[in-house]
Amino acid sequence: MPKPIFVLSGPNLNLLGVREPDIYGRETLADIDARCAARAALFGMAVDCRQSNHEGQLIDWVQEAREAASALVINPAGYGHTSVALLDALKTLAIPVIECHLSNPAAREAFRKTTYVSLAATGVVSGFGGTSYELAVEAAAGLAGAIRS
Ligand code: CA2
Repeated sequence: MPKPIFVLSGPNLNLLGVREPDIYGRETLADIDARCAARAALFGMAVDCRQSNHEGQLIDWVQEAREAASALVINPAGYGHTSVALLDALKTLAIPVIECHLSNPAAREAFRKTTYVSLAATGVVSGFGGTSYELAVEAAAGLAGAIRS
């Protein structure tokens, strides 16, 4: 089994399915993590899904991914729009980095149009709800070499 795909979720995403279902849907993060695991399994891969409300914890996990992951999927949530430190950590990775968002930040408030994390991302998937995560995992598996055509 290759190294897992790390799937990191940022602040407040632990509230998915509980608050603001009109914007973020009714699925919980546990539901989405299960979908990621199922999608990765199609390609003979595993995911390691983690969520934190703390910037430093997310940065520690990004650093851990340098050795322990074959690719990284990250929904940085609000930190994507603010965190140069998270960007700096992501730029140290040699593995594929896929940024994902449930909503489409480009279609929302002006302050969401800048996402620092995108500067370190191999690609971005936005606007498909929990399916954004699944598509990001599939892209990560492909870039990590698990999908052969
Ligand atoms: O669309 C996304 O996935 C976002 O990363 C979500 C972030 C937002 O700041 C980004 O611009 C786009 C917000 C996550 C907040 O999650 C909540 C979940 C349930 C209830 C309240 C907030």
